[in-house]
Amino acid sequence: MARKRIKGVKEYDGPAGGWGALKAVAGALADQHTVVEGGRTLMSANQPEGFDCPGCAWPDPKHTSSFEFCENGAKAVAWESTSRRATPEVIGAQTVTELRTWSDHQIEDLGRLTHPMAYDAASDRYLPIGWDEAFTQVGAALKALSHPDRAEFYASGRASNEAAFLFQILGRRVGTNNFPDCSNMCHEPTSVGLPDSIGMGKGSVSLEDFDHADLIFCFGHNPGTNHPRMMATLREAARRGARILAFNPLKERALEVFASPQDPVEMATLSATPIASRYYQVTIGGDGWAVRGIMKAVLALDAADRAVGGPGHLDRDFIAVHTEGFEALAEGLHALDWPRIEAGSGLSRAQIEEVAGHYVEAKAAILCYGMGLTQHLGATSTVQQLVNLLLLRGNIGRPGAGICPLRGHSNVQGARTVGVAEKPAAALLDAIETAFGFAPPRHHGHTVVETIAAMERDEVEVFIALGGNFAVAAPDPTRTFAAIRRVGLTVHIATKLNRTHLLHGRASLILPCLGRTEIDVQAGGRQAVTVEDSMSMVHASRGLNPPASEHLRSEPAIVAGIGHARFGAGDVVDWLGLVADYDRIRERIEAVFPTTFTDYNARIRVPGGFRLPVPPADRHWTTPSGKAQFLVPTGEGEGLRRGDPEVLLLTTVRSHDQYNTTVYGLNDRYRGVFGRRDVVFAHPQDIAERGLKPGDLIDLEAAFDGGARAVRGFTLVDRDLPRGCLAAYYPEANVLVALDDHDARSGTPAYKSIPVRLKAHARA
Ligand SMILES: Nc1nc2c(c(=O)[nH]1)N[C@H]1C(S)=C(S)[C@@H](COP(=O)(O)OP(=O)(O)OC[C@H]3O[C@@H](n4cnc5c(=O)[nH]c(N)nc54)[C@H](O)[C@@H]3O)O[C@H]1N2
Ligand SMILES: Nc1nc2c(c(=O)[nH]1)N[C@H]1C(S)=C(S)[C@@H](COP(=O)(O)OP(=O)(O)OC[C@H]3O[C@@H](n4cnc5c(=O)[nH]c(N)nc54)[C@H](O)[C@@H]3O)O[C@H]1N2
Ligand SMILES: [Mo]
Repeated sequence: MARKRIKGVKEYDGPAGGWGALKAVAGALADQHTVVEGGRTLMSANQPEGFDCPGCAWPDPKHTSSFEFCENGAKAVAWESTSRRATPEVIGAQTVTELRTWSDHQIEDLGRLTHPMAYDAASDRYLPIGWDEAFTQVGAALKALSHPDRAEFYASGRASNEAAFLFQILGRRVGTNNFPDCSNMCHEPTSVGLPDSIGMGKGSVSLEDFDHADLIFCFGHNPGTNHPRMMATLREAARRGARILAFNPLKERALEVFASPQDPVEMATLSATPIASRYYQVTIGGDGWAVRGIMKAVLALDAADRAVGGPGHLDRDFIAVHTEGFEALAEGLHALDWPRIEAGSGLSRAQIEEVAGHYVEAKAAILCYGMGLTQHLGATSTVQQLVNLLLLRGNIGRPGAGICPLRGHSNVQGARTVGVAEKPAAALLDAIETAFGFAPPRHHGHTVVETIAAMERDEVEVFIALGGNFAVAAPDPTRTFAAIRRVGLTVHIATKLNRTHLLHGRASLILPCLGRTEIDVQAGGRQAVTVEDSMSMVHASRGLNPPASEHLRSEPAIVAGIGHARFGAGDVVDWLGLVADYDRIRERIEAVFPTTFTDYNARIRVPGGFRLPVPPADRHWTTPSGKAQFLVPTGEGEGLRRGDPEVLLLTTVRSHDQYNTTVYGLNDRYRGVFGRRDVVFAHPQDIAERGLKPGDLIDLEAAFDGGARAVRGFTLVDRDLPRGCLAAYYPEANVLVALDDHDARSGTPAYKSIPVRLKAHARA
């Protein structure tokens, strides 16, 4: 067995979950020397009186009284409630230049930030600074802008509704819509694609729908690692006989078999529940073709059934009453030939027809998808094809049916809902103007990729980040790292030190904030914040732990502090008054969004919170024509290999031991990788054809820029994935992603279909 020889790589053949998950939690708590309350902290995650788990955006269970065990939620909590402290002494023990040579893991593992700090060029160190001085400096830089659009307001999706709302008010008060957002790198094809299809840029299902579905599609997401609490839902569905069809180039263990840590019988008997009834190893970027094939096969089954006097398999009443565009779509599908579909999807016609057969048998179907679908050229169109498939059989807006994008950060959807948007609707700007009495700018602002381009042109004077690790999450570090260094002032509101903070501008500030798990006291007393999950449920979140340092401030307080420093006490926005009591912020949110957040303050006091209006769930389509739209696919994203058989497509994935750019540890248990991340998975024949063997050291070069962008010295691991496909870890492989390779309509980088060449390692 060649595999045995590769250091740190073996086959994982147990189920996902199980005792391994419990052991991992104990390890996470011990490793971070989590404060004594660690256990209690975990037990209060997602409880009515507790805090919202920062791990993911999967909704809370209906029975909110039982603690739902989640390994990776526990790791996220442990990482935040660590007893390690990145004090000014700890950080200042070495120069920033030295710190930049550390690994991402080492940098964050210094622990929680404790003091505001400013970069000191003379000593090349971050030195402590007072809050007032820090705010004054940011206020002055915002006052001195040569144009409001020379400020950028980046947001990561952990910030609460209250913080995110104030942040976008701050940006618009400054006079810009420059809100690059982590969503630009994540579910933007959903935010851009779904409104054209169904009138709303988010999912239509609720958690209850999963109890009624008899078919669940899982396209391009890895729930055992990234949405572990979803496994309980999938397991229940599988046990009651619902079919689960997985589409993924990689065989992800949790989608195959899962042992539930909540289930004492499964744990004690080491038994497990098979999850996916069928696993389709679609080629990288081939999902749009697969879905077109399924629709074509559904139309054929429908015609065959009608030919023998049956009712057919389309929901014709639904299509007639609720939709437009069916004929154009059907015509295009008839014209497609099978060899094209097979080549594009990497699946056989027989496999695709099998899926169509299951689909027409199902009374109610839910379609879930994640980053495997959105991070490609043409992803917006692919998202719209998913909707087409559902519309064919009326699978939106009835129990057990609908579309379910798995959002990333725990409040990324909420931030969008409360107005963090670089292309704001006119109605939003009108409402802000009425509620606050200032005129927000009307022209569009920058996405993440556009922000980096503006930095390169020296057009960014102030960059403020509400969380996140902008430069490391973004594509093409060669350009991005250099670009952010050109900024006049970078300001980071953060819990932990990361590489982006070390890529300081001419001036740089780090402003340390409270995390979700911590008690937040303002002038008006102890505060709760609110968040929105993947299924439009909004609820309160209250921290329980004492703050990591007495100098920390809450995110809303920091944003307000900047606003106050810039605009003064008499401003139309009462910055300091608003943060004294977050009920006042929520009142302002309700004033701007009266129908979405009706009775906001009253309704978040009900345990479990409330659901925002989801018009498609009631078959109410807020599109211009008032109907759901079948939209024909657009071809963007085809021909990535440019006909060159040497070119392979690389996808980048998260390991089981990371949260985006935060690397907790070096294991990826379910994929059988231990103690390392410098590996690339490839098909045995693709390896052999290049005269290579598993375990060889290799280089990956971006296919079409003459080897300028490359990762070198990675180890080759043979895996069961489609021919011509490779996989490696994010963010190590980001260097291969060209800044220009992004979905034209959403701006989302093509992190999951990178054309590369695989070569034996050339020693320098
Ligand atoms: N523990 C943990 N939880 C997280 C995160 C984390 O990093 N760690 N991140 C959070 C965030 S911000 C997000 S956005 C989500 C991400 O959650 P996911 O969407 O699950 O994220 P990924 O690991 O990027 O990859 C998803 C899957 O897509 C598959 N894939 C790759 N390319 C293709 C393709 O072309 N087609 C198909 N069909 N599949 C493909 C990969 O094999 C992988 O199984 O999770 C959130 N939750
Ligand atoms: N190659 C490749 N690149 C990708 C992806 C991919 O799949 N492949 N995925 C993309 C996706 S889906 C996303 S969402 C982005 C993620 O992009 P970001 O959201 O920018 O990145 P994170 O790694 O989540 O940010 C981690 C940092 O957030 C800060 N932080 C943590 N908790 C808090 C908090 O409560 N408050 C504040 N203020 N700060 C906090 C800490 O300082 C930590 O270092 O990356 C994208 N990049
Ligand atoms: Mo994400």
